[in-house]
Amino acid sequence: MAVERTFVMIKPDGYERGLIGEVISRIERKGLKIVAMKLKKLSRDEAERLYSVHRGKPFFNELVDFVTRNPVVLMIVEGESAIDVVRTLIGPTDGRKAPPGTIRGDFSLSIGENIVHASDSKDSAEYEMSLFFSDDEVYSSKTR
Ligand code: 3AN
Repeated sequence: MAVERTFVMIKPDGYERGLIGEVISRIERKGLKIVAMKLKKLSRDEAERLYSVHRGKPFFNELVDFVTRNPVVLMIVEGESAIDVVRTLIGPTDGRKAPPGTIRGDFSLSIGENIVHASDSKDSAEYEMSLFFSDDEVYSSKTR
């Protein structure tokens, strides 16, 4: 067990539906700490880089259109096993199948518009955090 950092993004549907507070509240109630946060409307270039592993898939353009249509909330979340713990909090990709009690299970009926993104591995967390945050924008636990 180790303290980890993971990247979390509340997607435009979460912004549009007024669910920012709900998502942040669930992350904080779990005991995780938000150590960096921004509200930002992504450019197509930023969205394409974030989802570069999906480039070429049939839903790629639709996904980029969706995540650039309104602002998103970008966060770095820190805590014990944060990568897996946040993935469990958000639930599986398809909101119709995600169990009640998870963010997607409680708020989404869609595979595309599913409220929140979170890194699925240590490597993707490093990559995704570096896309949107410089070191001096992350609260350091040394000063806590
Ligand atoms: P997750 O977000 O659960 O890690 P991924 O990485 O498989 O899921 O997919 C990234 C995003 O791409 C999803 N959150 C969803 O918005 C979109 N997506 C994935 N599969 C589909 C699909 N079959 N049709 C439309 N959008 C999809």
